[in-house]
Amino acid sequence: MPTSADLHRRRGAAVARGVSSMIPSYVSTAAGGTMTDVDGRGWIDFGSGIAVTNVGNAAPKVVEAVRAQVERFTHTCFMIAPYEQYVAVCEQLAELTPGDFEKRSALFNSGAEAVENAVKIARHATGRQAVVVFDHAYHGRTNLTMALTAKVMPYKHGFGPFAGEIYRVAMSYPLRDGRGGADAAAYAIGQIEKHVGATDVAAVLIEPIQGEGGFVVPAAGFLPALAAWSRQAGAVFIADEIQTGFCRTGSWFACEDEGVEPDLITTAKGIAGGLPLAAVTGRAEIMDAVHPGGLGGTYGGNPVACAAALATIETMRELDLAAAARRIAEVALPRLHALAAKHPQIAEVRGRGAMLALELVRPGESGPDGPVPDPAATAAVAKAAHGLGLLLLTCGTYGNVIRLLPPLVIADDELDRGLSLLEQAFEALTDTTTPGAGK
Ligand code: PLZ
Repeated sequence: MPTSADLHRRRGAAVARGVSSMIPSYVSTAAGGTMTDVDGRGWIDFGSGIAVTNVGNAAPKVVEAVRAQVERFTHTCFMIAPYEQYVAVCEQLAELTPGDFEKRSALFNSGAEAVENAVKIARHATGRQAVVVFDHAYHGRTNLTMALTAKVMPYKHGFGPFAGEIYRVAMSYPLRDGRGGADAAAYAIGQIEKHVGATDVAAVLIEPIQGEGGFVVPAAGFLPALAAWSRQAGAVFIADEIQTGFCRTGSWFACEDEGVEPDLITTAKGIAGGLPLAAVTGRAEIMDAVHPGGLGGTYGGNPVACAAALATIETMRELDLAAAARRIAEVALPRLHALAAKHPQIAEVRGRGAMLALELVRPGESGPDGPVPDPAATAAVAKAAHGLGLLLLTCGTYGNVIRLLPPLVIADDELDRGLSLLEQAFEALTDTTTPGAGK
């Protein structure tokens, strides 16, 4: 078998530089909460392939369902010859997503595609064009979703021009705006009313807890206030639950924690245990505003991906993975708080369920956005963790957030070992003495 070094050399001559990888190790196998690389090195997985393998890698039921489906048929195109699995996934989505009302779903391949379609549907249903998004938002890498995404580097730099009629307003970010949820919502709504106009808004699109933007948890009351404003203004309230969904935050969907019932909800990632599948689910009258043939795509709701989704959902129900996510928080949070007490660079420990984060700053320093971010320290901790065999991801507009996204099926001893490695990785901070390095 080729080594990681061999593969890395081959990659350099064949794979586009724009597609980069966090670690230079190549995967051989992966399971519940672990991964093994081709060099035989073991890893603890605190990333789940960016919140995808919530049921673990190669989860037994998913493997079995995929194998059975592949043997029956691999593709017919739902727009040509439909099949039960697609319908069954839409039924599950109607049941699992918040809101006790008539719903419809449409299936796609990636999160970005789901977000694009949610915007298409909202515009069609309202006859309006403006889409409101938030500071630090991440919604994808296609042209429309780049426009919806806040962070320029690496996602948008040099890729314009971007789609129009996108308006960005302030996100509730308690560490940095110091506002309660109601105040932060009033501020954002004021921006919308002044700069967009309530009657022109087709959709308000928000991640209930921001993902790539830094695991930003809005202050309580922010989401419900925006949802209420949207309803009043006749705008479609869209929750992007692509990263937060499917038990990640300790509920099936993060909106539930604040009793918010979005008009539309986008899902992907955790939905199918690692196979590419995404969905837009929402109020029947909004979804069905679109004419027949107006939505679709060759592979959307591919039967193998749908079979994987049905097995994934069954696994989540059987193992009660929402409860597992809450248990992960119970184990991890005390240790993360202890770590924060030891390292003044950790300005905040936040998150919900198995979506947890540490935000790193330069102790005692304050800038225009509040505490001064420390991306250099963040990168140093992540690098040290990788050296120790812990797959640890970072995020944030300022690149200064360490995020924990373990598979929800992670074994107690793996979680414990992962947290110990994280604690050890923080020892690297004592070695970062160059202020501002890496900026
Ligand atoms: N909406 C909330 O988190 C994907 C992307 C990583 P796709 N996040 C990880 C990267 O660098 O590309 C995401 C998300 C939210 C939309 C998306 C987009 O989902 O399946 O990557 O298209």
